[in-house]
Order: sequence, then C-alpha cells, then structure tokens
Amino acid sequence: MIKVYGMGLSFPTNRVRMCLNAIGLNHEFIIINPLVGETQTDVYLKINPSGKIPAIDDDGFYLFESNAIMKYLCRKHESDFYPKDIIKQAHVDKWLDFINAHLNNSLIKVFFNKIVAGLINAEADKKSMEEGYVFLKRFMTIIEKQLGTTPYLVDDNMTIADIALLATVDPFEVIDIDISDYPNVAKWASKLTDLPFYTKMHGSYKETFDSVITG
Ligand SMILES: N[C@@H](CCC(=O)N[C@@H](CS)C(=O)NCC(=O)O)C(=O)O
Repeated sequence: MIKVYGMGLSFPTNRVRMCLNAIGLNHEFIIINPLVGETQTDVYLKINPSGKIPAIDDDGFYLFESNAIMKYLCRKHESDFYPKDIIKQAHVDKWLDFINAHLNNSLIKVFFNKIVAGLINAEADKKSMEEGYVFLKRFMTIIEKQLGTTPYLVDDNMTIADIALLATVDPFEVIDIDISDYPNVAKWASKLTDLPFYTKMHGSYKETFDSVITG
C-alpha cells in the first residue's frame, strides 16, 4: 500500500490524500510533523531530501512535490483527473502552477505568521502577513472569475487542479477569510466537500486544525 508522509494541517499533503481517495487508492498515512522537527531527521531526509512534506513511498519508489505526486498517480492509474488531451492538460498545468506560485505563496505568508509562529515561539512578521492577505485577495479574484465561467477550473470535469485549489481554500476559515466573498468558489467548494474523496480525509479543515492544536 502507498505510504503518504505528511500531516493534516499541510495543504500540499492534503492534495495528495484527496488525489489518492479520488482515484480510489487506499494509503497508509504516516504523520511527519514539521512543527517539532520531524522533517529534518536523518531517516526522513532519506525519504525526502527536500525536508518538506508531503512525500510518498510507492512500493520503494519515493517521490516528493505534491503536484509531481498527483500527476504520477494519475498517469500510473490512468486517471482522467490529469487529462490526456494536451490542451486540457496544459490548462491543468497552468492552474497548478498558478495555485502554487501565487495562491499558496500568499497563503503560506498568512498561515505562518497568523498560526504557526505562535505555535513554535517564532516572531510573527505582520507586514508579510498583511501582504499575504492582499495578494490572496488579488489571486482569488481570478479564480472566482474562472469558476463563474466553467463548473471546474478546466471545463466540465474535476481535475487535479481542482484538488490543489480545494486544499488551498480549505484552511480559509481558520485564517478568517470568508469564502462567501467568492460566491462561485463557495458553490464549487460546497459541491466538492460533500464528496467521499474529501469526507474520507476529514469533515473540515477546522476539525483537523482543532484536533492537532488542542491535541
Ligand atoms: N511545493 C511543495 C511544498 C511543500 C511544503 O512547503 N510543505 C511544508 C508544509 S505545508 C513543509 O514541509 N514545511 C516544513 C519546512 O519547511 O521545514 C509541495 O507542493 O509539495
């Protein structure tokens, strides 16, 4: 069975778990908590030399980077969540890059300074956090526009681009972003969070957040 190394608060980890569930593959979830240094141990660095989560072990084949993992899984299991049509695939790649480069980078600035800094006794950088909020708003507006045009990020079917986006908007509640400010995104998200690929992972990000933070 595929092993996934990560933790439930990690947006990239959650992409991989949702992707496995969507394809219909069971996995063993091995908790690696970066907040207590578990990404930097000699044992973990052999699995993932980048010292980040997630990583997978697919019967001795190790892979890190959530987008590379989702593409590998879809190709291996011939899943249309990464479409074979090169134009559709190009659009999926475009959104995956956009989500990583813009949305996730802004989200990390907010999440680190608002939540993580307090947990690891680091000093929060208020300016970086505010910058994160500004850019998140700017880039969410683009997503909102796209989801007003097509039911999913790429045309009529769910792809790994939607999975990546869902993992990114999932923590909005805990960083005080009201998803209803983006009605098309809210409608799209409420449809997806009812499906088993999501509910098998958790009821909500807040539920996982509360259980990790309060133990
Ligand atoms: N681009 C990577 C991002 C991985 C990443 O930044 N993971 C964070 C947790 S969400 C991490 O491992 N942080 C620990 C650290 O930087 O030491 C992916 O998509 O897999």
